[in-house]
Amino acid sequence: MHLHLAFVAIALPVVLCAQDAHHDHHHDEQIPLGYVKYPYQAQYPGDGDVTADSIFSGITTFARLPWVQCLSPKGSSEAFDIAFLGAPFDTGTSYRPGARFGPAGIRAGSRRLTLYGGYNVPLETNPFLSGQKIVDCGDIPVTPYDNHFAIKQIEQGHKTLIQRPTFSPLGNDSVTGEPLVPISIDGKHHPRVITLGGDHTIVLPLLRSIYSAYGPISVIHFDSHLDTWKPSVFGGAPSDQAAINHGTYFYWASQEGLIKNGSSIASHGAIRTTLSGPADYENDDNAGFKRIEAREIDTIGVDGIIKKIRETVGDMPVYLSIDIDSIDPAFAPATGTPETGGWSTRELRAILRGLDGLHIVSADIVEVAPAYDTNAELTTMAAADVSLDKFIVSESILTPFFQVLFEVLSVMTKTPLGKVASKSKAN
Ligand SMILES: [Mn+2]
Repeated sequence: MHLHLAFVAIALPVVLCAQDAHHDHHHDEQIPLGYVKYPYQAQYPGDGDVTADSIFSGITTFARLPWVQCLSPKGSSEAFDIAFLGAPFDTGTSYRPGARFGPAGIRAGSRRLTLYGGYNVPLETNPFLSGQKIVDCGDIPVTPYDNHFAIKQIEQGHKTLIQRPTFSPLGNDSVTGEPLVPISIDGKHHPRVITLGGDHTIVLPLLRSIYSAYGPISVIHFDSHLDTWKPSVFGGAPSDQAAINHGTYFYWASQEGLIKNGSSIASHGAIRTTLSGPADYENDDNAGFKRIEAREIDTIGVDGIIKKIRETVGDMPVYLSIDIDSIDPAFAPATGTPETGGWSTRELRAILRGLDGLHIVSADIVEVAPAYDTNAELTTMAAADVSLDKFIVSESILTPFFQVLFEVLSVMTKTPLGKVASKSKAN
């Protein structure tokens, strides 16, 4: 490695001179810029070749993906398969504010994701080389002054994206070769969106958007809290607007029929909050959720939790919502309402990999509030000293957020949002 870097330092000025002299002739003269294969990511040759770019350079997008201003007239015609989309809204939060900076923080934490190309070892896949077009669509414009208006903006922004045509066709079943048909209720093949929150309130408008394509949807929800609270229990007293917040949005989603209800196919994970009383669980049952308590990691383990989730959602289209507070604050302190006794980053990532093969139609990660990331500098120093393994090193404590999404992205790119036509006829 040291030898390679030395080579770059010596070779760089010479090569730049050569390029100045005659731009467009020989392939070798493209060095060093020839190594950077935008728009996807800096592409590192490895295996004996030099590393040509630094992972900390450039404009920060998620995983250094190309930035498309999807919601501006200029970007409105750009097709994609999976988009990262920020929703910087945090005026529905009950305790620590700051998740409006979540999208920016998560992007900053994600820069190393493609350092060596982005191959996911346990899932044996590289989501960035899957052939699917993955972009960073920037942020939805969200007003910080009017929650009612902001929630409409989030729904509209998300819906605009999932209702666009995809870049890639749905393709054929990898086993039988039969053509796949969409699993949506409108019969269309929709692109997927991974939303970077924002506080958890954003999931109400996101589920309204999802409903437009998939109807009532199964939900996998990782959180230390229920978020199905009745407004009378959780902050709703002052006004109708106060009744829609990051502890009640699933109550409203259930009331509006956005969640597949009555057949127990939504699933919470990592629950460990205190309650107003046992009635909160009854209310949660009524909203259609099954619960997995955080402490079950000690009894049924990661495999048992994966099994429970898979049995609950089956092969239904599913929306995945991850509250970063499902991870223990020891690993992820930068969140609005931290609860001790949570899962480790390693455990949540293993559980997410266990969702491989499920039809995840879209996803989010919420409640990342970078202002409380007070240990970041310490982690950076410790990381620099300890290891070069990308799955062990944390450049900052924000790293769990992008790593979690790396698992989600890997699972998504492995499984197309379709089923074989013969099977759909049987249903
Ligand atoms: Mn939550």
